Amino acid sequence: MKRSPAAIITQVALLLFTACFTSCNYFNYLKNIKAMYKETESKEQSISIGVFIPGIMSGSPIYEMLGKGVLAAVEKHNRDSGEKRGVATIIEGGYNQAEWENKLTSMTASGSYDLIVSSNPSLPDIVAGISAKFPSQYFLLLDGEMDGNTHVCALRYNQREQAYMAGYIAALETEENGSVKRVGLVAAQEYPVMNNIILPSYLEGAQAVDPLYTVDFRIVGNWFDAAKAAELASDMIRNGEHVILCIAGGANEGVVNTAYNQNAKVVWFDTNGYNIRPGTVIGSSVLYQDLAAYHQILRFFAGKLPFGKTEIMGVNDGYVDFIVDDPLYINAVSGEVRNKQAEMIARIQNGELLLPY
Ligand code: RBF
Repeated sequence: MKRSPAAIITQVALLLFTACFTSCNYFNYLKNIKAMYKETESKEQSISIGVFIPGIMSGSPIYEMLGKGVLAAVEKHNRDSGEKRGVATIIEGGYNQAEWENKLTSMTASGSYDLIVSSNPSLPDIVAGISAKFPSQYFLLLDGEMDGNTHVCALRYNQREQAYMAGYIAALETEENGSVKRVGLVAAQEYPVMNNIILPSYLEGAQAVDPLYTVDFRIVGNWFDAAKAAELASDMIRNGEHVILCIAGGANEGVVNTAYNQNAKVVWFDTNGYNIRPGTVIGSSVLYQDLAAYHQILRFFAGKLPFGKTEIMGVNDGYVDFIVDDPLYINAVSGEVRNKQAEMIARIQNGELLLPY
């Protein structure tokens, strides 16, 4: 049967369309294969670092420093080294501590990371279980202690020094402007390092000014409730306390605002906090976790991270400090208080005042 010209045109168009569709698919298929190959190739050519934040980064100085230090080390490695590129991925575990183990297990099970980095005194217990199930995974734990596992390297700060320096300035300031021999501490929660090191060393520092000092220790119940922290601070100030140390992550804001409104003072922990509320924050007792993360990650890239043990870093290692050269500190605190604080710090630095962890 003879076909009409219209039928022939339709058939040719159909043929062309099918050919085009098939070849497009074929090109897409080739493109996908190429992308997959590239991905595998780049995974093999990179060193992948997973950062697990046990909480939320924002508002928690210790976690912000962790992220900053790891990213800076990866950048430095990628700038200076012709070898495998570093890649860092940050994953937040959230405030529900009951979920951390599962989240960290999934991260490990993915097999995506050459090294998993985290920071928190509760992580060693969690990592002990995960490491038993995934023995080839390497971990770096900051702000934690763990010895004897060939795949875990830990670093802990001398928080006896850090809290002692906080207690000393709190009592000096109270002596000058307060009315009772008591200093405050608002903590997010109780945990062994808080109860056995930070709280007693804060008291020890205050009592070095006058043995009559006591600490009013209050608990928020989580790391984010600024309204609850504000209530606690308000009550403490009503009781006559003039200086409060806050270690409560995002909830710290409530303590600082209340102190500002009620003419009390705050000592900040972990980072330089003077500019958070100039004149209200009168001390910053810090640890340099950004520096620790930076150096440890560079050591990992160099194959020199000391797995199997915990290193303890304090004032004389350059990882714990009290910030005295910030103009906001100089404006906020009298010359006499600053001199006494500086003398105490000098005694730690020259070894006269020993505060072993
Ligand atoms: N510190 C923070 O700044 N933010 C947090 O969310 C946070 N969560 C913690 C959860 C647990 C279970 C523990 C034991 C500590 C936590 N810390 C947190 C405290 C941190 O490890 C450190 O002790 C303080 O920052 C004082 O240096």
